[in-house]
Amino acid sequence: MKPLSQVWPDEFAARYREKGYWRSETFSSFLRARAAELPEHVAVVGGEHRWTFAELEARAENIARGLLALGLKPGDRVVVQLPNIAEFLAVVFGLFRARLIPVYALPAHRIVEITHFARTAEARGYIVAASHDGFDYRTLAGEVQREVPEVTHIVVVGEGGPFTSLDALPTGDVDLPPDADPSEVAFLQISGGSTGLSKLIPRTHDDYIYSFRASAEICKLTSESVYLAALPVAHNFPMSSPGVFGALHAGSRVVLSPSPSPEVAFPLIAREGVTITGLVPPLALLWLQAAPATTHDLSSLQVLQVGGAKFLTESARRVKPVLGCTLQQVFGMAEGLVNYTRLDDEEEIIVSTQGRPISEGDEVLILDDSGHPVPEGEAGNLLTRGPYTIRAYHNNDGANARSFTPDGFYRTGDVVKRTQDGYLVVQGRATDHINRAGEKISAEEIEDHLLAHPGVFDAAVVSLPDEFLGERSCAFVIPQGEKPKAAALKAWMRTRGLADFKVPDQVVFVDAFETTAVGKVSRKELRASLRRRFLEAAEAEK
Ligand code: AMP
Ligand code: DBH
Repeated sequence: MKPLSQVWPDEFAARYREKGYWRSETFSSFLRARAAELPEHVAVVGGEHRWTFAELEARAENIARGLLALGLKPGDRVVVQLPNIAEFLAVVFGLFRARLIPVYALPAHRIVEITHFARTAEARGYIVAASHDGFDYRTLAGEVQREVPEVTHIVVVGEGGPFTSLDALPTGDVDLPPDADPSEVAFLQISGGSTGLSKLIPRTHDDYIYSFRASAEICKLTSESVYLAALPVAHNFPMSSPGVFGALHAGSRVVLSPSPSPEVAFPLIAREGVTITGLVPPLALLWLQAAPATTHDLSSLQVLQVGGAKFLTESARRVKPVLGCTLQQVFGMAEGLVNYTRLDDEEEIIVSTQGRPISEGDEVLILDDSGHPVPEGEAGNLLTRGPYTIRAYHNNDGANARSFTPDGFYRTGDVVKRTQDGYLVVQGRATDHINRAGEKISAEEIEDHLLAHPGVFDAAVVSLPDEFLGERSCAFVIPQGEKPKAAALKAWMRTRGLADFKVPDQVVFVDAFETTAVGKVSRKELRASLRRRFLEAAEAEK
């Protein structure tokens, strides 16, 4: 098994400790501390469950013992694919307690993504919900096990069918291992996959706990706060910015919403007195539309965070008047760096920037394409390094060579400007992915799938501006033989075992792709020129 590591050079690690960013806490040690300080405080509300900190810790311990009794060994990686249910937290704290390594998959992921995670992480376990949103994950688990037989242990939250149910884990007399070393990798997070398949992001206890502890401070969370996880909780934003972990670290209550829709989330806000939640821009627009007519009392909500994709200033301006709460823009990435507007910032900063970094330890460079700093206030490529930004992906030399500079800066792929006060304004990006309502889709990955269709000679996938999604995906396809229908091509993509959000929103057939006199243009230039010509043609038709 490839060892997991995330290593900062010694002088950096020493400085991050000395500055008090890294405090040698682990997931298990902080939960134990909260359970001791606030044993009766309700920590987690999800579905029918209301668990106190003491109950959450006890459940995590039982799960830890059960998973080890089942045959998993400390250090084994376990793909976790659970929706927003209370068990998500019991399971991941259980994994941490057993020194097992969660690999976080989203509920939308399907066979292609899960087998990729399982193979790349060399996972031995896979934990799913029986079903969610009309999809049976036990069927998927069976397929995963057939394709990756090394995944020997499947555990199901709910009715297990052919697999072990979480409630029926063995209760053998197993010793739990000592706590992890805080500089060890605690879990693998998933990158949005800007080029090709998602990369695995090893995060340590030290670095990740710093990011959400500091985030909880920025968001002024206390034991009186109530955080609503509306987005899928495996995503880095609701997980850590400050997310469910930041909330629990601060002794706040976490409420898990099975769906981010106003119909489901609004009654929960009213019932639980939710004080803070986070959304992607399209959902924020839906909430703004639904709030004026709702009969549910939303007055407990103090902060609405919006991030994952650019929230336009004109929409941002409506948050305070319509919802009566403070907007916080959040610009982050699973690789590390997270920026926030601060709660007491002037309204103009809140509505027109994507915030500033969490930490004084965050180093930010804004460089032109030849690697020189741009003049202050101008747009350039964002690079960053700091106490919670990774130095390497797991087992991916190619991506590591592309994504990190020799002195350890992460190339985010984002193009930003910095204001005089140090706030970042996202202008766009240098990489060819589609940010569809906060879900990042790699153009390359989708092109590869399209090329497998017999009626496709060549394909280029680009993002187009979309009023609701922010960006939608459009596949330009050169057909061969019998030209497929756009709807048929999309339907075929749905059978490929990919997350549904990756199916192109639009398919446009073209006769040929432009080449220059010198020969082939790069895929990047090709995508840019297809996008430009399509938008010009659409404009001309208006
Ligand atoms: P991921 O790789 O899935 O973790 O996605 C991180 C990327 O999402 C960032 O590098 C940005 O491109 C994008 N992103 C996140 N938050 C924002 C935001 N508030 N505004 C614009 N882009 C964002
Ligand atoms: O989009 C993201 O990945 C993201 C957005 C906001 C993120 O990882 C985060 C905050 O931590």
